[in-house]
Amino acid sequence: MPTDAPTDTSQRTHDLVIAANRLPVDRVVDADGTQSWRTSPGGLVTAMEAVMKGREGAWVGWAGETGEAPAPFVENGLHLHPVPLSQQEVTDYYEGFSNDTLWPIYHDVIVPAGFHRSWWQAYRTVNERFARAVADVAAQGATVWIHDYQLQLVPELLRAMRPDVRIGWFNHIPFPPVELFAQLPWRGGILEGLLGADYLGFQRSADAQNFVRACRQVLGLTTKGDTVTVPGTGSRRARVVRASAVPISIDSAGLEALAMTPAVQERAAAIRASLGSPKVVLLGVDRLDYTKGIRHRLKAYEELLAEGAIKPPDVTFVQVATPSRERVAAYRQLRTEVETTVGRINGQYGELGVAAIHYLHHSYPREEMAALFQAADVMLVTPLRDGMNLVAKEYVTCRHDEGGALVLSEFTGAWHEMHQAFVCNPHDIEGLKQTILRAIHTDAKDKRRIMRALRRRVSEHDVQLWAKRFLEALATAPERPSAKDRATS
Ligand code: ADQ
Repeated sequence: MPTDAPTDTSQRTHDLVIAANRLPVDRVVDADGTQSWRTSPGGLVTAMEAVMKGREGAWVGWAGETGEAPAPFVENGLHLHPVPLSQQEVTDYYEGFSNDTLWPIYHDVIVPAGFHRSWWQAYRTVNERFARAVADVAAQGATVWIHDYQLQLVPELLRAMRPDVRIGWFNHIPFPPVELFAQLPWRGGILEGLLGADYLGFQRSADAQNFVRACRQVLGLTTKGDTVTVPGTGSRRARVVRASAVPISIDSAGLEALAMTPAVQERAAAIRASLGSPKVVLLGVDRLDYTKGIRHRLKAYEELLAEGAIKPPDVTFVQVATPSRERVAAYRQLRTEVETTVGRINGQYGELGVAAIHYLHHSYPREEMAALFQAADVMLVTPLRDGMNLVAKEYVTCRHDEGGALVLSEFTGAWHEMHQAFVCNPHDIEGLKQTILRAIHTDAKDKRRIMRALRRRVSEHDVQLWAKRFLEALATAPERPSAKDRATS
């Protein structure tokens, strides 16, 4: 069988194929037992809907249930191709290698990474399955857009199967400095996997530079600016791979329209009233992840309470912590620590009917999130490391009244675009406390000026622009080294 032809010719093929660990749908079961799929809301789906309009693109990913995968289906105009994962693969490839090896290494080793050869083996096996699934649905010369750290081997595996397709990969999380990346026993294999792409997109130029440097230092390849030259082998020609920054964003027009609806505005007022109409509402919204700096935020808040710098019921703090990766030990431990701290703070500083912290361990619909953002005077975004952080962009987008203040960690990708925010280093608890107080007490007129600038930045750089820029960079990425590069490599 020729390697460049789809293996299942009965299947129709697509000019644009997205591959991500998860399909953008969840199975819902009604009260009467009827099952259907619901598109999961989110920026990626919105961005992809925009680029797929009129192109009938396909999306390859896991449907979220172990065992046999459902047959391909169409939902909301998207052609979805489920990839099966066994329970053991979810444990080893997803919870293990992706979230307990790569995630800590790519986030400054905030917790130690686990290294297990069986996890790496499962990661390879699953990446091969994804590559095969993409090869099967990609039309001749198709554009393939692969997402994130779970699928770093897919570019090269796919290139070997389908040299005719154009391959791009986008990293939603940071790419670590080579000193940390080099800890990975499989560092060479990962870089080689990524170098199968024509174009690699990162959140920040520092991430792209880290990748290029790793190629030079770990693989000894020739690099120049934002490009890496991959030498030819056997029948394969030498290629040039480009790596640069294309920061992700949100569907700002869609979210702003939602935030402006009377229902959301009424709900925002109702939230404030239910909190006892405090003068200042502080808000944190995060997946319950150790990268998000929730413990540091709580420590700063507790010290401000202890010092009497802020006092409930005038000031209150709402922390929304979405359940996340609860089968990974570091996440279970974080949850215990956060919940113990919240209990201690409320026990010490709360009164009957007056909580010092409102802690919500749930997922909410978009409308409720928009109302929460509008109800918050100060948004606390304090990650120790974060690829981008969409919450920061969502918050300013929901503040169409130009009210509110954003405290933003300098270790987020978002900070590189949102310099006007109240910047903080979450490791510096004293500094974080002062920044929170400044965000509370700065003159309303100055805060409005800051908010206006932040809002302009996000509305002019939305998720549709991100997708357009990524696809343009992929379409124009160099294929072969120039004569000059060949002479120097
Ligand atoms: P995440 O680490 O998940 O994403 P983030 O960018 O903040 O982080 O996105 C979280 C999303 O979940 C936001 O849209 C937020 O509104 C939503 N959310 C959070 N809590 C919620 C809740 N309780 N209910 C409902 N929705 C909730 C990864 C990277 C980031 C990068 C994104 C996109 O880690 O750095 O910004 O991908 O590339």
